[in-house]
Amino acid sequence: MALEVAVFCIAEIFHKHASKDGDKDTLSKQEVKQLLEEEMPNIKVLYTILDADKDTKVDFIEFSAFLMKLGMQMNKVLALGQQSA
Ligand SMILES: [Ca+2]
Repeated sequence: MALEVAVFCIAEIFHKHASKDGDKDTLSKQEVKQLLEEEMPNIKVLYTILDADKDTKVDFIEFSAFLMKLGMQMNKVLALGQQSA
């Protein structure tokens, strides 16, 4: 998958879930729960980590920041795996 396609998929997934209630620009707590269950079933995430400004909504900037942090953690895991190989 090209990186540009992956980035587009991230935005598409965010908006698919954010559009489930009245506010299509943010994820409610319930929308976050559904997104994580459907799209990241193997990763346990606390809602408070996603809602960085604690306004009870997760906007695309907060979601993107979370994915960046997750990517950094996954990169560390990959690096450790390569060291031990
Ligand atoms: Ca927020």
